[in-house]
Amino acid sequence: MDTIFDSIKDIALKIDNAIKNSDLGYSQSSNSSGEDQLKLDVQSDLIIEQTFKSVPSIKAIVSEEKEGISVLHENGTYTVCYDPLDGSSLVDVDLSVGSIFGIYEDTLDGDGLVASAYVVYGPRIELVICKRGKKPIHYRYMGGQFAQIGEITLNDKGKLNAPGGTQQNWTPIHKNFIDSLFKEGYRLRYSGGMVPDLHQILLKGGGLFSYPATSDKPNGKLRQLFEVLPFALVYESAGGMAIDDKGGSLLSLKPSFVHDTSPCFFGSRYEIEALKKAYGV
Ligand code: AFP
Repeated sequence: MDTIFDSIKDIALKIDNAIKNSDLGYSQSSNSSGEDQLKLDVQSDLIIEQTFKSVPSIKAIVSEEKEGISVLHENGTYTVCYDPLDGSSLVDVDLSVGSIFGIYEDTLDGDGLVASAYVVYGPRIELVICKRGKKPIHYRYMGGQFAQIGEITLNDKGKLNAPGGTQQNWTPIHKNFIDSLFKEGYRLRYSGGMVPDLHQILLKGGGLFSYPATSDKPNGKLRQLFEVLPFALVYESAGGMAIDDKGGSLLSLKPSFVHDTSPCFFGSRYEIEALKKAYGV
């Protein structure tokens, strides 16, 4: 497994270089969800695939940018599901973006998720690695290497509120709940990139990130295998909670197909318990 994390460090440097130096235009193609692909999305996807090809423990890969499962090494152990460049629509305005990796063994669901990692491309390159049963570890690239900063632990209650989705499409229950957090003094922190938004909540002690079911996206927007499950493992391992809108742990999710989505809520214990009460779940 450590070979996979070493290759993710390598990938992080290559994608960071591509973000800083490559063409920001659109490619001729769209991804499996019908979204137009930036050349950078395609390039990042290629960087990851090429790098993982030399890691024998990786049996297969599933990319947010592609349709199905690609087998790399028949005798490998893990399937890595990844979003090569999440939030790529923010690159042209120079906001932070990220890569997300879920490492699965046996089954592509919450039970099969054995580790996850994400990279933040911001003013610095940051990396968080989380092995199941252990605290997430935070690294920062400095002096030519990824230096370990420390373990991540969420406080029981935070101050930040990151509410995703278009407000006019929220349910009244969700809108009332988000308003109630602001009335309690929570501060709005939402860039539109889930990697930096969730990373900020983790490092600033806590709060809530939500992407609910909306009238236009009844099953939420964020994809289970590449976005929701990897971050659910990080939040739960940091002492927080990660649930869907029925109150169940996101780690119990069993995607029906590789690009399946789910409403999702990640946060400290206080905010998630308050959300459960508001939703009556
Ligand atoms: P893009 O990759 O299309 O920029 O989408 C980013 C994202 O998947 C996730 O990173 C954000 O949290 C979420 O979408 C933002 O969606 P809303 O703009 O609907 O809140």
